[in-house]
Amino acid sequence: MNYPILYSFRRCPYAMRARMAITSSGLTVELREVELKNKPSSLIALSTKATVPVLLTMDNKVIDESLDIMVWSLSSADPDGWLTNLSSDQKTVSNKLITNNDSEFKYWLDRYKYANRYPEHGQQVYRQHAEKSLSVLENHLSNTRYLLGSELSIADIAIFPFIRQFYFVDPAWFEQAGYPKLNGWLQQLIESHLFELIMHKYTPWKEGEPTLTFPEAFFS
Ligand SMILES: N[C@@H](CCC(=O)N[C@@H](CS)C(=O)NCC(=O)O)C(=O)O
Repeated sequence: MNYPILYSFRRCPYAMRARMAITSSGLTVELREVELKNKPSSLIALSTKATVPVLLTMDNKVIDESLDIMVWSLSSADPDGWLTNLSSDQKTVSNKLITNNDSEFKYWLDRYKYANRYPEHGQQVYRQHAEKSLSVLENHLSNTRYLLGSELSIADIAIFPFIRQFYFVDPAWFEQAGYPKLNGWLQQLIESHLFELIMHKYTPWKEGEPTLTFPEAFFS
């Protein structure tokens, strides 16, 4: 094994944030693109919950939570200070925003996105619940470019893929809904070079295939 191994799925927001942190830290990993309907047995063997992303480090440690993968990457190198430049107050706010995103917001996002699977309420009800989180983010962005201040941080990256999903349910609605700062922040991240780098399309990995590296793709 020449590199840490990352089991990933291109469109998964958790995997996106892990890939963004890995790319920012300048690390190279072996990328194994997963089909969620046909998970490789080696992934299931590493982590019984078998969600993506999963990282196997060079010293055989298994990290199967996307936030832990972000922190692990940024702890090895953090050239843009996403984590290391944060004050302890900023870290507290960051943790609060990310926790809300991963619990409350994600809960309503799933219902808004797949409203037909949750027929108890109409889609608008789910959207209204999710809007509580959007308002909090809009407030954070009222005077600063990013969620924690003038610089991009782990909070922006951890949350952005989920706001992107929310946006794409109904872009026209989002753009007129009264979240101009959040929309500007979102569009800037969608158009960023970093995001482009992590969204390349890969064919699903199969056992025994040559190593494909990420972020720079080469086979060995
Ligand atoms: N808490 C996990 C959640 C990861 C997660 O739920 N990933 C989804 C894909 S976006 C998944 O693998 N779901 C399992 C499945 O669909 O079988 C993390 O942050 O890594």
